[in-house]
Amino acid sequence: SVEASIPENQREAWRKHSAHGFENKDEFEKEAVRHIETTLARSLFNCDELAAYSGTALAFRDRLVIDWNRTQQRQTFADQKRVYYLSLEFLMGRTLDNAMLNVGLKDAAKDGLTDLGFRIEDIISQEHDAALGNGGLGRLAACFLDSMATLNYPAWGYGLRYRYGIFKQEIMDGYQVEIPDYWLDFNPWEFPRHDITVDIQFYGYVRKYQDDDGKSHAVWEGGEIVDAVAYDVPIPGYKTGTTNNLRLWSSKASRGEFDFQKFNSGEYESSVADQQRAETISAVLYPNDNLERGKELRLKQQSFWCSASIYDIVRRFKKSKRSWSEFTDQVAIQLNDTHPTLAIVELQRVLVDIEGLDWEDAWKIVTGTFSYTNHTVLPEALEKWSVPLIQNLLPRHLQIIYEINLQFLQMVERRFPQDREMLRRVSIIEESQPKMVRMAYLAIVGSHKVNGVAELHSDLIKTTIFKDFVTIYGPDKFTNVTNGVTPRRWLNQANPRLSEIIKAKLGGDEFLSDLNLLNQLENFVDDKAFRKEWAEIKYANKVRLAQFIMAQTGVSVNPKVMFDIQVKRIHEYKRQQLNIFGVIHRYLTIKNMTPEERKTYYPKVSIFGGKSAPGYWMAKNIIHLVNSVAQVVNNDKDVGNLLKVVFIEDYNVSKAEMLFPAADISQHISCAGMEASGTSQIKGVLNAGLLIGTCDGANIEVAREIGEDNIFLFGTLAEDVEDLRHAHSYSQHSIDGDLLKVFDAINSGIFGDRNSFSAIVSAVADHGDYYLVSDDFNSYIKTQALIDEAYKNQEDWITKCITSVARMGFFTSDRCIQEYAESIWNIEPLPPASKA
Ligand code: T68
Repeated sequence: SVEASIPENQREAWRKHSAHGFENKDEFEKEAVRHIETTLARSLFNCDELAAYSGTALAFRDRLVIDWNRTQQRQTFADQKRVYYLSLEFLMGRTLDNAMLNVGLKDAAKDGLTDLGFRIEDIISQEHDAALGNGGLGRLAACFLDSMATLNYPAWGYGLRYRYGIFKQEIMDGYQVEIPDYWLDFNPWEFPRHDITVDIQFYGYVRKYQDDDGKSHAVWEGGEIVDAVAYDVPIPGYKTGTTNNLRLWSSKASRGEFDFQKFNSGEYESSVADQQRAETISAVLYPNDNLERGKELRLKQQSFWCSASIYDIVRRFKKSKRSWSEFTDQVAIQLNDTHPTLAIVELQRVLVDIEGLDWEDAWKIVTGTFSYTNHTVLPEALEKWSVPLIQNLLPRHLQIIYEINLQFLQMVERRFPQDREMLRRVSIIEESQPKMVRMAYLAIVGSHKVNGVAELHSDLIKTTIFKDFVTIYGPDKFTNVTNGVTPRRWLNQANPRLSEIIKAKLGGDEFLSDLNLLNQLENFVDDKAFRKEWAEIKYANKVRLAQFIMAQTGVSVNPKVMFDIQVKRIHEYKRQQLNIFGVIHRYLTIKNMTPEERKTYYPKVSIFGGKSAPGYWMAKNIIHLVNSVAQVVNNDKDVGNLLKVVFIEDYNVSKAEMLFPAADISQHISCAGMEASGTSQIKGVLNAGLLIGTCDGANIEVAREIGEDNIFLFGTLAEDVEDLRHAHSYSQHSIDGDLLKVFDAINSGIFGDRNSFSAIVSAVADHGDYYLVSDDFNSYIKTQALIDEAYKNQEDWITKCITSVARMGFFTSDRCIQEYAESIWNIEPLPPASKA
């Protein structure tokens, strides 16, 4: 064994001094103080909250590292199949609280911090969010990492270490302003691995030659080299020693390439410029969600990260000295959307050009290794790269893409000999000017499984954008894995008090690892004391949010009235415009009432939050409208406390953890068929809020699980969307009278800036209303009225909330990971060795 190769006396010395990390409150204090005094060079007399956070984080980091080393060693020795989750985004949020929970020492830290003079909540909130993602796609990747570790799967994440995450949003005069998010000043959760550096090649040319046996070869030569440096982040599982690895690549000028000649001869500036150009690759996250703009730097990011990750995976495989035919028994690679599709091409290149495998043998390995998750049907989000761009940056990859396409089209032609139209439609190369590579098609052809992220979405991709591929490959290649979220963060961490009373009722916290156990809560729906506490917790969470709103915006909101929230990226398909039209309608209704009537009307706080892509003018305009309506409504004496409108600045993961526990109702009102899944509706219900939603994405499955009586569904069905759009385009489509009044109010200028706001109106009234706002407005308003009425009956409302939470077990990301592991990756868990 490996152990036996080390002399006994050395082993003994290492064992004797091996690090353990703290196990209780006293040891925590000792470790935290040691880090504050030595690692941070602070003392009792100058330890502010940030220093206390840093010391606490470093103490927990030591604990994680011990489990992490042990897990990595065990996984290396066991050498069983691993999954690699490739995602250009990991929206992790804060780490300390999660580390405390997963390691099981949060109480020790809480008491220890009290001894040292701090409140644990204040310390936790010092941490800067790690925001290496845009929205749902990036957060899903983060939930999946948590679940993979918790379920003891040997799994690594691979991503990019952006120096700037998603921008910080400030609202100035009602407009979104973007501030760079430099987040690396103090990041105790990453470990630079300067010894793990991969040379990444760009540009250059392909040289072809024949060897002595007449076999032809291709070599990619010339161009430039950039270094990829690994930064590792430990990912602890809940109540298990398993601590997996997230490897993020950072770009750096290559040691070989950085021009010392220039530097020495005094051309500092141009030599430093070369260096900066290399570092630009991993400098910044592209801030678009559901949009691809085809920029060269983005392609560079993708190919840099794919090449480094494939190199790393192949190197690890080769260490085991197995034959290539065993590759798919050892390696599964999941593509989070098409962003990592070049990894398919890169693995084929490595196997054929470098390892010398035959094309067919290599291709069998490649398709057996990869699987692809689709997250959207929006045409503007489906990635396409121009052929000239790829030709220039990755000349050998382009040849391989053409060869993959040729083989694929020949196969299709054999199977469907008469169908030239089919060949044109499914070709990986779109014959446009310039030609484009359709990345989703490449991902399908190079994978053995393709999945959507909710039932409706998985059905839709099979009947629309990927229909031909179902004909070609048969239906079994296409599957569904409905999204979920980790209950550790989205129940325990976000809502500790709710988690606490559930634990008390269920007699333990096993529900955090087996979320179906929540169903036992149904036994307590009539338990008076339990219901009372339940209501008190929601109220306390609303008080906390009200204080935050006061501090951030100066608006006073009453925590006794209904909190209605819509927080997510701002996008026309998500229809924040429908929400704000509804708010304006409510405002006009109140204005038209007599003071007597107002006394019996339903008070409400309407809360918005979310970022717009910096170049998305319409979305920014919607943010401006929300803020302008807020200005008017919140200062109107006629309205008083009946209606308040709030826009929460800089929505991110840690704000979400505060917002969902405070929501009475949350809105998930996308145009049917356009939200692949959505995940925030899950966070809303799990935190004891009800939903208003369309029949879209995972809303449909939430309704099925919790019961139609417990959700407010409205609006057009996906199957009717096309017809309605068509109708808009030829007939003057009639717009609901209430909506026209809203438009009149906006166009009258009472909210200011009538010129730009009129574009929001025009999109509906004059430009085809692509998102069917006018079709759904009436049922939306009626459903809001039902909600107002339902909220008056607090007893029924609480029953609905408890029942809904009890039935949310299906939506844990643990279930997702189990499905991926069993039906797509074919991997087994590797639990930690029991401590002897
Ligand atoms: C989201 N997609 C889906 N994309 O919109 C959402 N896109 O319905 C789903 O629940 C979620 O994925 C998880 O499956 C995104 O978040 C992006 O952020 C994105 C980023 C870059 C390019 C394209």
